[in-house]
Amino acid sequence: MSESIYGSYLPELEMVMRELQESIDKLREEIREETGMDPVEHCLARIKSEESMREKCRRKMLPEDTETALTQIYDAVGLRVVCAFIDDIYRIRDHLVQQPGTEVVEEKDYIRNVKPNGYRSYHMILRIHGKFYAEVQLRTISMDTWAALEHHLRYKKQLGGNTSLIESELKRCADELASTDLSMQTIRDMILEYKTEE
Ligand code: 0O2
Repeated sequence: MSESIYGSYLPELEMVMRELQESIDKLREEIREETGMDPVEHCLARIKSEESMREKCRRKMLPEDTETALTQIYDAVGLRVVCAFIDDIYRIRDHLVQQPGTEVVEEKDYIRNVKPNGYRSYHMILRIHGKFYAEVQLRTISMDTWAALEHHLRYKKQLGGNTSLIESELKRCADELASTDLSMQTIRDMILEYKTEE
C-alpha cells in the first residue's frame, strides 16, 4: 500500500480538528448559559479523505504529495457548522478569529455576497499554529438544506431539460429560504428582547 498523502501528520491534523471543535463547543456553552439557546444545530468535522485530497491535487494540476496536501490545499481539515440563526454565524466567526494560534488566511461571505446560483454560506480559511490549514463553513439550517439538495441534484444528474428554468427555480428557492431566515432571526430577537425586559 502506498504511503498516506498526509505522511506522518495525520495525528496533528486530527488535533487541529479537535481544537476547532472544542473552541466552538466552549462558545456554544457560553451562549447557552447567556440566552438559553444553542447557537449550533449541528457541526460536522472531517479530515479530507486520501482519495479526495489526491483528486483535488490532480484537479488543480498540483503534485500528489504531503507538502502540497498540507500547504497548498486548504481543506485537509474541514468543519461545517450549521447554526440556528444568521447572527450566530457571525458570532462564531468573531470567536474563531480571536483564538490564540489562529490566523485568518481568507474569508468569503457568500451570505452578503450571494453566489449567482443562490448559494449562501460563510467560508473561512484558517492557519492554525502557523502550520496547518482548515476550512470552516458556517451556515444556517436553511442554507445547509439548500446546498445539500442543490449538490444532490447536480451530482445525480446533468441538469437536463430547461436548464435555465431549473437554475432560476433553484435560485428562487434559495432566496425564499433566505427570506425565511431573516424572519426567523426577527422572531428570535423579539423573544430575546422580551426576556431581557422581564
Ligand atoms: P466538497 O465536496 O463539498 O468539498 P476550492 O476549495 O479552492 O476548490 P473555491 O471555489 O475557491 O474552491 O472555494 P469556495 O467557493 O470557498 O467553495 C468551496 C466549498 O464550498 C465547496 O467544496 C462546497 O462544499 C461549497 N460550495 C461552494 N459553492 C457551492 C455551490 O454553489 N453549491 C454547493 N452545494 N456547495 C458549494 P468542494 O471542494 O467544491 O466540494
